Amino acid sequence: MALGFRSAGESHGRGIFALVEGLPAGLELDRHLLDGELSRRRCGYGRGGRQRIEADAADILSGARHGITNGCPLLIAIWNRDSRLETAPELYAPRPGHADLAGHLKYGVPIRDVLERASARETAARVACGAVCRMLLRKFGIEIRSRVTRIGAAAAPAKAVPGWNDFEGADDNDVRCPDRRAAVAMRREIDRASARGDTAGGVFEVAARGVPAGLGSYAQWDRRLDARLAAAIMSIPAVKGVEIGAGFALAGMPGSLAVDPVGYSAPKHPSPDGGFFRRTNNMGGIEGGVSNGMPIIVRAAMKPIPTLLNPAPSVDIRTGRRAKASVERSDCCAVPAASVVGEAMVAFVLADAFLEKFGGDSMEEIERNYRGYIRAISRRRTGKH
Ligand code: EPS
Repeated sequence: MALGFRSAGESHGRGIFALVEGLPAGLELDRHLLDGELSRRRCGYGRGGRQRIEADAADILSGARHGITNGCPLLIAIWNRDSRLETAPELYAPRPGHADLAGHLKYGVPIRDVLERASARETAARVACGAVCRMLLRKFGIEIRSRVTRIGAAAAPAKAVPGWNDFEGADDNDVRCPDRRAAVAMRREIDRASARGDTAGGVFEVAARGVPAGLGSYAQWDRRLDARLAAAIMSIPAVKGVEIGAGFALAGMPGSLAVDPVGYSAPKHPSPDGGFFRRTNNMGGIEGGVSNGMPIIVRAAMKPIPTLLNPAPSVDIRTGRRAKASVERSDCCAVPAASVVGEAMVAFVLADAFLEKFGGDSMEEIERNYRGYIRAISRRRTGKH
């Protein structure tokens, strides 16, 4: 069964809920990891007042007993402390760049109803789901990291494709950029934007290593792993661009420099890449829509959050007359938080593709399938299938 994820809940409703379906039985749930991921999402320089109000502790309502999944739908609740949906004020001047006007026209509901669900608070559910996916993936040696490489005009030294170690230390500072000088400049960008009543966007990267060669498929368009990752990352609020590996830079490279030469070193133990590796990683770990055993690298561009303290021009939807866009409490910059959400989305897509390939109803079955496959690909070179 495919892994399914649905979220429900409003920003100021009772809570935010994650429903994860298709998980195998026998997966130990790590509460510490789950709450730790939720608190990573709350952090970050440039976040607004909401993150100080919320504790974001996960409440597992179904699908597990004694902390172990039982193969049934897993429902996780993150209760809102700032729960005031019934009394929240109505808005009449849609904020350009938000779903306000499009949602009002589409559903015929007040802007309040639109923004409550379109709010990035929903990403707490994604991070809860992603944390569970990580618990599954790490049993098979798959790890996921992220880092911020740009906020506004402040960028870390450019690299077409980062290596795994370039992500080391991202959690050591509140902009999630391991390059300390760039981190200082990024914080300054956020301060400047904040002083102007403005907001700042940026770029983040997500990497996954230990992914076995063979996830995803070229056999059908919607099974391509890169397409699935791109869709998942693009679905994060405010993300407007996605690249895999060297991405847009590949367009300007000759084929001879773009391709990643194949190498081989006989594995001592069964290995997720079968002993085959690439000398470069311009393809970001995916060729023909299939993982090739190299680290998977995804990059995303996030627009500046469109809620401006110094509001943009809009109109009053009751009169059609010019008005300043409504102002709601918001973040000045949420790129560090979005990078954590990016990890969660990558974890979900990889767990889904992993279960598609090795799926079974229990962890025991999946482990057997995984080990059998890894043994088989580690013998390929000798022609023994
Ligand atoms: C967010 C919760 C929201 C915002 C922010 C992110 O809470 P509130 O509206 O009560 O301040 O702080 O939402 C947005 C940036 C957005 O575009 O909607 C969160 O939990 O991440």
